[in-house]
Amino acid sequence: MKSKIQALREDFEARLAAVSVPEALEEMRVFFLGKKGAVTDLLKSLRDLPGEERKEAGQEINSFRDEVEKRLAEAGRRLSEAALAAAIRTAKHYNPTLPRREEKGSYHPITLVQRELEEIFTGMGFTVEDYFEVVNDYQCFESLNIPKHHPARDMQDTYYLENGQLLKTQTSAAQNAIMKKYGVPLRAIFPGRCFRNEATDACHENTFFQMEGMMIDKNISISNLIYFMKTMLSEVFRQPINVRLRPGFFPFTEPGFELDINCLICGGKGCPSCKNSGWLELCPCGMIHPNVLREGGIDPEEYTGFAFGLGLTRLAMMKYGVKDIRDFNSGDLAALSQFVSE
Ligand code: FA5
Repeated sequence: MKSKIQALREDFEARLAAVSVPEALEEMRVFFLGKKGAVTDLLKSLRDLPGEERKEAGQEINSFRDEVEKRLAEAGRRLSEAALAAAIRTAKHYNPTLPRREEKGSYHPITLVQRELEEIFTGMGFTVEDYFEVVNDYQCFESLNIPKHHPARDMQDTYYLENGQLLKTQTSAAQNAIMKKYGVPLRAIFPGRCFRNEATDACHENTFFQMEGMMIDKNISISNLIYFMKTMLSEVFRQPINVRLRPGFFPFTEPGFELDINCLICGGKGCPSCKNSGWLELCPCGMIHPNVLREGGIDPEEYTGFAFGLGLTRLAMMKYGVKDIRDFNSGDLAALSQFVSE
C-alpha cells in the first residue's frame, strides 16, 4: 500500500507541475478526488488490509487527500492571478510600457461659453457669484414671489430630497441671497447647474446650465435690460442674430419677457433642436418684481432692476452647432474634445 501511495504522490507532483490552465486543474481534481478517482480507489482497497496496517494506511491516504485538495486550491489561485496579470498586460487600453501620450484634455463646451460670458459681463462691471445646487423652498420659490401651491411651480417639475430641500430648478434661486449679501447698487451674474424632472428631447435636458444676471440701481429700466441683452448676444455670436422679445410670465418679474433667438441650426426653418418653430427660447428676463426686491431688503420705491435667466446649455448648442442637447452630458470624449477656446 505504501508504494502505491508513493507512486500516486509522484504522479500528482508531475501532473501539477505541467498544469497551465484552470481546466487542467479540474481534470486533476476529478482524477484524484472524484467518486471514481485514484484516492477513492485506494480508500476502497483498505478493506483488504489487516487491522493495524489498515489504520496506518488510512491515515496516510487521508493526509494525502487533504494535501491534494490544498495544493489544487493554491494552484487555482495562482493561475487566476496570472491570468488577470496577463489580461492587464495585453489589454487594449492599458499598456504601462507605452510612452506618455502628448494629448491634452480640453474644456467642456459649456465651460468655454460660461467663461466667455463671464468675461463679457465682468467687462461691464458685473461680479460673478457662485451658489448652491441643493437649496430650500424659500430660496427657489417663496423668496421669488412664488408661494406654496402657486401654479407657476408646475412649470418646474422639481426633485425634492427626503430632508425637504430640493435640487435648484433655476439660478433665480440665488437672487434673494445675493441681494441680501451685497445690497444696492448691484450688478451680478451667477451661472449654475439646474435640475428638472423633464422628459428629455433634442432641446430639453433634466440637468442643464443657466446663467442668471441682475442689475439693480436707481432708474434702471427696460431700455437697460434690452441694451445688456443685445450686447451680450452680439459679443457671444459675433454675427447678426435675429431676436424676438415677447411677453412672458414669471411671478418674480413685472413685466416679464421671453427672449428668443432664431435657431442657428436650421436658420429659422424649423428642426428638432427648436421644436420645429424656428425660434429657441434662450433668455427669459424682466424687471424685478417689487415684492422680490422687498424680500431681498431693497426698497422698491427707490430702486428698480432687471434680471435675466439665460439658458447656458442652449446657448452652447447654438454657438457650437450642437443639434442635440443630450450630447453635452453624453461623456463622449471624441464629440466633446473638438471644441476649443477662441
Ligand atoms: C427660468 O428658469 C427663470 N428663472 C428665468 C428668469 C430669470 C426669468 C430672471 C426672468 C428673470 P425658464 O424655465 O424659461 O425660466 O428657463 C430659462 C431658460 O433655461 C430657458 O429659456 C432655456 O433656455 C433654459 N432651460 C429651461 N429648461 C431647460 C431644459 N429642460 N433643458 C435645457 N435648457 C432649459
